[in-house]
Amino acid sequence: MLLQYGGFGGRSTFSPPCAKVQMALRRKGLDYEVRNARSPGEVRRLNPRGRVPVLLLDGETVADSSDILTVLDERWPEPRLEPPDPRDRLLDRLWEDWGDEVLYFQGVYLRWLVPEHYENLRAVLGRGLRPPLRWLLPRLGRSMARRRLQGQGTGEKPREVVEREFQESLHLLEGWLQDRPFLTDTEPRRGDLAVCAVLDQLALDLHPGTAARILEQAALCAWRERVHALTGNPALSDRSGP
Ligand SMILES: N[C@@H](CCC(=O)N[C@@H](CS)C(=O)NCC(=O)O)C(=O)O
Repeated sequence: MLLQYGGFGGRSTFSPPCAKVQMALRRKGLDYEVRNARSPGEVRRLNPRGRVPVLLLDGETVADSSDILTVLDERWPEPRLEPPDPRDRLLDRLWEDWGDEVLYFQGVYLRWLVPEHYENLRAVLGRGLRPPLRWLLPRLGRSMARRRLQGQGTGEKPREVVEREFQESLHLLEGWLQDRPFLTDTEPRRGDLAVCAVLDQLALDLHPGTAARILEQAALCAWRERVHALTGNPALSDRSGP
């Protein structure tokens, strides 16, 4: 069972690390059940760090998307999420960390701290909820995001700087993917899932300007399609999947 934040607006999840784990489970052809956490307290009961995703596997609790991918590779070695070549393994881990720790925070900023994007998100998150939850839930999400961004550092930067850095991230990826099928190898690895899961969320029309900048990058779009063909795209719906 996968505990995540999700189930809003017909999407499986709005959380890149949760989507990354779903992509890994689908890549391995594993059946899984998703439980959408209803409160931070529910998450904390399973993971004292208070973060999702959390995977429950035969009574064992594994938190953190990277640790979950490691456990999946140990339990179900094929297809491997980690490349066999040691140099590729290092590069793949660098991509994964960049996706999880750099691109992810650019995305959190663009989604929650850019007012017009937050308004769109607020409407989706509040849909179907009654007051005061309709009002409280998006605010809680934004204050959690703000706290995280400030602790991590991206939250200290002005909007223009984060937008420029995100654009640079896209250009770097577009250049890198010109002559490669995947980020490090001939099949999607951990880094592909981490980076793709962030971009999938940002390509949603909740943030039209950010989505347009992603969709302008031809090599990047072709790569996302190659990844999705093997993992599905949990940002689009509960149903997507290979
Ligand atoms: N590095 C962690 C990040 C997990 C994470 O930050 N999850 C967010 C949802 S996208 C969360 O649970 N946030 C709750 C909070 O910050 O209190 C991973 O890859 O699993």
